[in-house]
Amino acid sequence: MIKSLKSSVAKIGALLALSLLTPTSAMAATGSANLKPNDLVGVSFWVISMALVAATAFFFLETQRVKAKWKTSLTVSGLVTLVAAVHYFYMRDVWVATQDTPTVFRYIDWLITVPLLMVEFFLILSAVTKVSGGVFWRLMIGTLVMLIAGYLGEAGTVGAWPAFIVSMAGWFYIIYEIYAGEASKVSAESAPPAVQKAFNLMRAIVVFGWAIYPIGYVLGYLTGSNPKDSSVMLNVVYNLADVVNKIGFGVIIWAAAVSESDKN
Ligand SMILES: *C/C=C(C)/C=C/C=C(C)/C=C/C1=C(C)CCCC1(C)C
Repeated sequence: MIKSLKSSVAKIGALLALSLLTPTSAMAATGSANLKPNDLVGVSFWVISMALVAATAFFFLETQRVKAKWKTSLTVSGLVTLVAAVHYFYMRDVWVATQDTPTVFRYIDWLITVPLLMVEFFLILSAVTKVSGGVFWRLMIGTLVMLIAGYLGEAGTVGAWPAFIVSMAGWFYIIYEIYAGEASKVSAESAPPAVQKAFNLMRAIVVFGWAIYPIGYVLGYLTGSNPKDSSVMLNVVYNLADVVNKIGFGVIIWAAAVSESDKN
């Protein structure tokens, strides 16, 4: 009891230290421009930064409440929102100072958080049954192909169309694995109802919640319009998508973990 209380206090302390340090260095990097009340995108970056910080504290603290085999899933959910929160602090500053899309920060964030989100499929199944390492590796390969191709396309290193096609193939490979591949079979055959429900909601997020990003890419790079013209809409939409795809995704896992831990 005392031990878990102590570690909670330590975690809150670490979070506070982080939130104090990060904005300062970010502001120094961009000359600390001020957020204007009519800057919709800037305000959305701010609000979602705070939601991500709160979600991080929540997921980390809730690891105390669930059974041992669920702690890793909740810790990973907290890492996703923590990494995203720090990127959001910086993205907000880039936006406020330049009114331009912070593409590089978005992709660094995705490169860290999307593989962690993929690991969650493996972790929630591993908490309840035996899963082969192949599931983990196939999801990881699909993720890396999708993101690296997307970045090369946005950076202009390769053509926007070829990059889009390769990236889409990576995404479809992930969707195949979780709807028709080994992961889906393991869930359907061996997972208890609460975990199956989480698995089904998570894979729906991978299809519908994630679809927002390729749509943004199409609007920004393939329709011939200037990406700068659509940047307000694009950033608001990406930001809202991240609430569902990072915080919502974590909440689904938390609900399954609590329900499985409270059993018997
Ligand atoms: C938390 C951040 C998430 C879940 C980001 C997900 C990003 C994608 C699913 C991006 C996918 C893309 C394609 C499928 C094709 C065009 C290029 C991308 C990278 C935007």
